[in-house]
Amino acid sequence: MDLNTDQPITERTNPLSANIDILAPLDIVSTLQACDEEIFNGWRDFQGLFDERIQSNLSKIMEVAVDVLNDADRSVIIFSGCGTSGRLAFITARTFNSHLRHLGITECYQYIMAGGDRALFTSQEAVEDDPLLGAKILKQLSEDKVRVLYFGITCGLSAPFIAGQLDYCLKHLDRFTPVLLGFNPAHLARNMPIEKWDKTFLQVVQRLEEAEAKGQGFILNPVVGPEPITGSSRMKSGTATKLLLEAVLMPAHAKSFMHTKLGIKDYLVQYKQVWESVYSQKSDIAALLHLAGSSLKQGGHLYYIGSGGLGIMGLIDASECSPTYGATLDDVRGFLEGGYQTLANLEGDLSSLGKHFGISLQDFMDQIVPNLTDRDLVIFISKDRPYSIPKEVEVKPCNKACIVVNITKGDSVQSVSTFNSKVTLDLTEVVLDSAALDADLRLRTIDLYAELAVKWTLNAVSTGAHIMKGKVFNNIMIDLKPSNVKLFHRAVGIIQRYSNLAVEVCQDYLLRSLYDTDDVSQEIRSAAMVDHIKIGASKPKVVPTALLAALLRCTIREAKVALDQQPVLRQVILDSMAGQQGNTQ
Ligand code: F1P
Repeated sequence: MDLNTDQPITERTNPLSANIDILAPLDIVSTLQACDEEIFNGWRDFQGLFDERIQSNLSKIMEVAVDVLNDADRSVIIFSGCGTSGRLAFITARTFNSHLRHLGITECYQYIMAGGDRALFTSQEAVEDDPLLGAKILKQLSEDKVRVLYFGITCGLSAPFIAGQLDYCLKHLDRFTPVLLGFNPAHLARNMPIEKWDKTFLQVVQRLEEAEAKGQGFILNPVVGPEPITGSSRMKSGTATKLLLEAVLMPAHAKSFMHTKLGIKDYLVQYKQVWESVYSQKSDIAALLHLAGSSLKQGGHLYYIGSGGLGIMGLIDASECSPTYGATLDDVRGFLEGGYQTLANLEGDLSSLGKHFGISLQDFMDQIVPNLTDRDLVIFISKDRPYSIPKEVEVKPCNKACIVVNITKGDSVQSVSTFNSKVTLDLTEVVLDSAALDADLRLRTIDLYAELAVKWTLNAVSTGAHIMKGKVFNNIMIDLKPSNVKLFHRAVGIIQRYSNLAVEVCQDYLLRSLYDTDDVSQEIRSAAMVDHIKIGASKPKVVPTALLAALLRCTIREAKVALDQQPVLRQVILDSMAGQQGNTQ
């Protein structure tokens, strides 16, 4: 039960998932279903997506988008974000540029991914804390444009990188229409000082509220309830980000280029049908989750293979496992047919950066296939027909699974390959108002629904698999990487929650673990946050070590030894909490 009403909703624990760590796979999926339902039905007194102000803002933003699209040569629509928000910014720009290309219209969508394209697959979360860098990149990207529709995405209304960009927009309202997209009420925007800056996020939001009153900017912040895994904004918030951007831009494209009206609300209702279709398959999803969890538990790996947008959803899901669950970059990986050519990212082929930047099927064949074992699971993702497993993989002892999204009515195609697990997501009954759309836009819309269906499925699988691996305690990710200011404070909060020690003491335990010492010097204490975070981004098990040391009041070395003996973190914590109670009896 959350008593702290000052806490941002995106950082609160969701009572629906309080015991998700001890549930069986099918119950895990049912819990995720219930949490996701809050996206559409709202949370407590909040109306969620269908809130009147949100609906009205969506329509107004759609009209601005139409104006910009009608002057595409001289204008730009920019999506910007950090972590998952940046990855969704990327895929949205990619989707809508592709439609413009098809129509022969100047591609006027741009994305800003904090940390650059390498952050599309590996977390570069420290950049999130730099408002000046954010503003500088936005300035460069928009300098020669007469009109800019800017979407700053930060689920927690907290990323300084986005605050810097919003501030820049607010200083240039003659050219910019800023939209802040996130999932907390405005007054719960982060009000902490930002290093080397003179404003807090909340202060920027307050100026944006004034702009909104004059129709010069918008805050798109439906409350969709806390995440099923506390603070894991890749889940509900990521889903809501994707569907809100699409629900504005699909109707904007329909109006600008087809001269037809597509209701934003109808669009959102259709997403709810997609949600229903996905979870109607929860037994199969649970079976896949179980297979994935068994692989990770035995030290095996999880690989996603797919093409187009569905393959990209795999890349995105895989990229999030490291910061969220302290997974290694090898634990969960995504591969995309056509690699960087299909991805069409700004910086092009990044494979020279290292093996984790190899994303093509060829990379999978060269790097992974020769070493596949019976502990690994390969999940093939495709539309309408099951993926044909390459012969080289077919003969390997690994588990093979497929996710098939049916979007075309007709006889379903039987698989010639043998899969250990199969999930079929049927979207053929999701009713589109096809009269309002031409064939191309209709297909693109269905593709977007398919992407979301795959996102829901993969989120369930990778979340459930890490739960099975013991990386979640109650509904809290206990092995997150404290790799930016938000995550540093979240880590302190986790230590405090279970140890009941004062915040300062918990912060000290975190510093002890970060710096491998039992004696936090004044120098460490007064170091810049950026130094702490640099270590937090690369060092394994920082939070579990700190938490255990705090619970057992033991040295960092002792905590590490205990963790080495029992890698299932939730078990270590349970044991140490039981020990603590024993001591006080
Ligand atoms: C951005 C973000 C998340 C990531 C992690 C760190 O959050 O990078 O995507 O999963 O929580 O922060 P936000 O700015 O969208 O709230």
